[in-house]
Amino acid sequence: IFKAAIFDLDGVLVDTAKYHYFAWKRLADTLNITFTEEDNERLKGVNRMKCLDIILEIGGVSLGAEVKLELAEKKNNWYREYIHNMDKSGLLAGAEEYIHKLKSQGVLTAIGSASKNAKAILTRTGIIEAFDVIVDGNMVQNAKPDPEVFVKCANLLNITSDKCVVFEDSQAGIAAAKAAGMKTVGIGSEEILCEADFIFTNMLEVELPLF
Ligand code: G16
Ligand code: MG
Repeated sequence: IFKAAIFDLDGVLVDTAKYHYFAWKRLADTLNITFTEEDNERLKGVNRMKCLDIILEIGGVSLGAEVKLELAEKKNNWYREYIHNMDKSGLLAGAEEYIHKLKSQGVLTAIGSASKNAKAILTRTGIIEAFDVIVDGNMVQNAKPDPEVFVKCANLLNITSDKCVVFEDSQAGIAAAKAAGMKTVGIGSEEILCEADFIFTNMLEVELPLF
């Protein structure tokens, strides 16, 4: 019944969620804002400027647009340093095997990521060729939980939303996929991803009767 699998990138296929966290934490420290791992859940899947806004809100800090752009760039430079030496070992266990399994069954594959660094990461980890369609943070106006990124994937795949299954590790991403009218698979903890239709601890565990 389902024709396409749309994968979020950070936290589902690659282990970059921790680097985003390290970089934001480092920035929060420079601003004297206490930023915890629990706070970080709110940043997952959310675009760069919105992440900064959430951190500033946590710290009760209000800044002008220009300073905010500088801070976001600072964070991104740190983040890019962290991912610079990434290779295949940065892939999360089971991810590549699962994608190839789906492809061998004729399932279409796409990336639906909020990240502007998505293509660089896909290239470094050697999986960029595995996707029929890639939609990243450079191609959308509205951040998850807005459905735009996933709707765009379906459009480019030339199929309707009800034929798509989305794999996500974030609350914002699950909400976005649901708003797009797609089936959702949460990758991570049940506590955090309880809104998803299916939940698996990691990509190795995924066993779906959907394709
Ligand atoms: C990812 C992360 C988010 C990050 C966003 C933007 O999205 O989950 O935490 O803020 O990308 O990344 P960048 O600063 O590289 O543009 P996803 O959708 O791949 O999980
Ligand atoms: Mg993610």
